Parts: sequence; structure tokens; C-alpha cells
Amino acid sequence: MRTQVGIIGAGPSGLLMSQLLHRQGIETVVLERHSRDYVLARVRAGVLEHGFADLMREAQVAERMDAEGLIHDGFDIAYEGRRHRIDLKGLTGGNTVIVYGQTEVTKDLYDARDRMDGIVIHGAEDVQPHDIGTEMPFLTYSLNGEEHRVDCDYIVGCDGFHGVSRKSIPRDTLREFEKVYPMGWLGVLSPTPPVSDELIYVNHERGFALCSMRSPELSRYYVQCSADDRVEHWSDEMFWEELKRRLPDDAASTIVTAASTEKTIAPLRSYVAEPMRHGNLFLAGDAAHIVPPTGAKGLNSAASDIFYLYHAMVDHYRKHDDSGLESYSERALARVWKAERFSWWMTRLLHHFPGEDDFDRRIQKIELDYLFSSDAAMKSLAENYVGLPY
Ligand code: RFL
Ligand code: PHB
Repeated sequence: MRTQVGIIGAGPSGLLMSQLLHRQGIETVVLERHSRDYVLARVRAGVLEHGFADLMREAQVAERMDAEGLIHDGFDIAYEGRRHRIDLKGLTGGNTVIVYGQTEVTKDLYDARDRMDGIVIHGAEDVQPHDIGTEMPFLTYSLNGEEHRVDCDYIVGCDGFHGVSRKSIPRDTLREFEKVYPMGWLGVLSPTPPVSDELIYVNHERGFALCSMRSPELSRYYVQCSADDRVEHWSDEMFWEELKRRLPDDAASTIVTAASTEKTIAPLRSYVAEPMRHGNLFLAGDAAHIVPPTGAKGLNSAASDIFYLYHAMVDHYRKHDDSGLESYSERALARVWKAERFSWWMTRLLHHFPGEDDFDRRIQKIELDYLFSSDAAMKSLAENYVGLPY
């Protein structure tokens, strides 16, 4: 098979890239290791920056997001039993975020790919990029025991943190930065109305908690757990009890609980690989960088990579202008590092860190006191949360 852009991974990054390029007449083939049902069953992100929402509109996949997504003008941070509102809209001169699940984003992208007869190959095993340092890179994979080859101009690695793309860049040209946090997030999906109209991030002495949602009938809740904890250790009752202990009284007394429909533990990690290009292989999304979920920046940073790379590809094919491709890694990393900083800061601000001493706790307390008392500090939080400009 021959195509213009070979894409590894049919998560949100790969599907969005393929959809945007196809609309500009640029051919793509997407190779995905798992089945479509598996990809669609993953419950992950929930908060979309306004820039991401615009990119969904540009890709013409925003109809359902605009109809069913929940526009959030602010959120609460609960600390020492009190709720402090961060007025995103007021503090940023009118910007907001949209609460719309990653599962729905992925579903909308798949539906759009179907309508345009986009090629997405599922169950592709042993995907391997070759000759990425040359003008004629290609991909190989096996499907139902048969070997296949896709020749292309460029390869885009959208295969997430555990993918093959980043690993195919020579070790001595890749620089990695990593911080692993000594905690995880236990997340539950509950078919109940959210406890509050807006998200509540909780800093509690027993650990962080978060009240989020997917729709007016579907809630998403998290509690901080230890890094080596296991889902099997947590019955639903234990989860609800622990969540209620961490919530402010008004929320704890009104929350509606039910049997969970999904329960997972996510590790907390910051990670960046530089550069995001090697020859004709480009990395995008979780394949190149990871953030702890506290700032809701993972999917949003994947989207900004796609924005830069999509425009660079269009300039290449339409105007024979390669400047966007040349500067892709630098431009993407400049924004990625700001999301890394913000996510690290939010994580430090809101979690209980095992081993922290009295000094660390006082610094955290004063950082929160300062935040709630300073318009400038809240403005900084708000402009990062709604998303820095592309
Ligand atoms: P994905 O979603 O991991 O997709 C990668 C795809 O590549 C496939 N793949 C391969 N295919 C072929 N060959 C191989 N060798 C392959 N290896 C892997 C995989 O099967 C998969 O389909 O990466 P992508 O597309 O870059 O998207 C990134 C986002 O998924 C991620 O950043 C977010 O989910 C992070 N995240 C959040 N981000 C936000 O912006 N806002 C949030 O509110 C938010 N909340 C979260 C989150 C992540 C969480 N977890 C579970 C880590 C909450 C949680 C709990
Ligand atoms: C979610 O709804 O899953 C969610 C929301 C905000 C975050 C992280 C996750 O910061």
C-alpha cells in the first residue's frame, strides 16, 4: 500500500490528524493495534480547552460536542472544608472549557472517518517504522498472520506512551525528562447526577479528590491512592466512604452514589521526550509527553501538537513550504513544557505527598492562601487551565 502520511495509533491524536489531513485532500493510513471497541471503551479525559474545541470544529466533528458538551465557566478548589471558586470566564476575559468525554471525542472522530471512507486498520500487530532517516520511510505490520507494508512520505507516531514510534528513534538522539509521583488516582464512573454543576478539586489531609462529570446523568470521581494500590482492594462502598471523608460537608451530604460502572487506577507521571521529530518520523500526543491528570492537560496537549503538525503538513503539500515541519518539534515543545509546568504545579498544590514534612505542608498551605487572596495568582491559574494560545 502507498499513502502520503502513515499514522500509528487510533487514539484521539491519530484520528484527529487523519481527519484534518483528509479534509485537505492529503491521504493517510492509520494502523491501530487494538480493536475499535477496545479504543472506545477507554475512559480518560473529560475537560477540553477552547482551542481544542475550535480544532474539532475545523475538523468538522464538533456537532455533538457543541450540542451535548457542558460549558464550564469555573471550578471550585476545596480546602480546609471551604470551597473557593476559580471564575475561569471572569479571570480570562471570557474563556471557558467544555466538559465532554474523550470517549465521545473518539467516537465522533471514528464516525467522521467512516463517513469519509478513511482507512483505519485495527488489530495491526508488530507495527514497525523503517528508514525514518530517509526520504522513503515505510511501515510494516502483520494482520491475521499476513505481513503488510505501507510506503509513505511521512510517519506520525500517535501511539501513546507505550507505543513503538518513540522507541524507533536512536537512543543517542533522544533526550528524556521524567518525574514519577508517589501516588495514583483511583477513578470511578457512576451513573448518577454530579454532586455539583462545576468540578470540585479537593486538597484534604487524607489526600486529593476530584468531582467531575461526563453528563448531567453521569459522574466521574477520583481519590488519590498510593502508587502501588490495586483496584481489587477497593469495593464501591470503600470508595464512596473515602470520597465523602475528603469532600466539604455540603457535598458529602448531598452526593448520590450507586454501583460504579468503571473503576481504574492511573499512575501520576510527568515525561517529555525531545526532540519530537527524527528524520521523517514525527511524534505527537502521549507518544512524546505525559502529564499527571491534575491540570487536565494530557489530551489538550496532544491536540496542540496535532494543530502544529497538521498546518505544517498542509503547508508542505499545498505550498511546498517546509518551514512548519522544520520548526514543529521546537514549537510543540514550547507549549508542551508550559503544560508540564502547570500540571506539576497543580499536582504539588493539591496532593498529599508521602514523606512531606511540616515545612512542605506550610508552603502548600500558604500557596493556597495566596492563590485565593490574589487576583493575579488566580488569573495565572485560569489562563493556563482554559489553555494557552496555540
Ligand atoms: P492514546 O490515547 O494513548 O492513544 C494511542 C493509541 O495508539 C495505540 N498503539 C498502537 N497502535 C499500533 N501499534 C503500536 N505499537 C501501538 N501502541 C499503541 C493504542 O492502542 C492507542 O489506541 O494517545 P493519544 O492519542 O496521544 O491521546 C492522549 C490522551 O489519551 C491522554 O493524554 C489523556 O487521556 C490524558 N488525560 C486527560 N487529558 C486531558 O487533556 N484532560 C483530562 O481531563 C484528562 N484526564 C487523562 C485524564 C488520562 C487519564 N489516564 C487514565 C492516564 C484522566 C485520566 C485518569
Ligand atoms: C475527568 O473528568 O476525568 C477529569 C477532569 C479534570 C481533570 C482530570 C480528569 O483535571
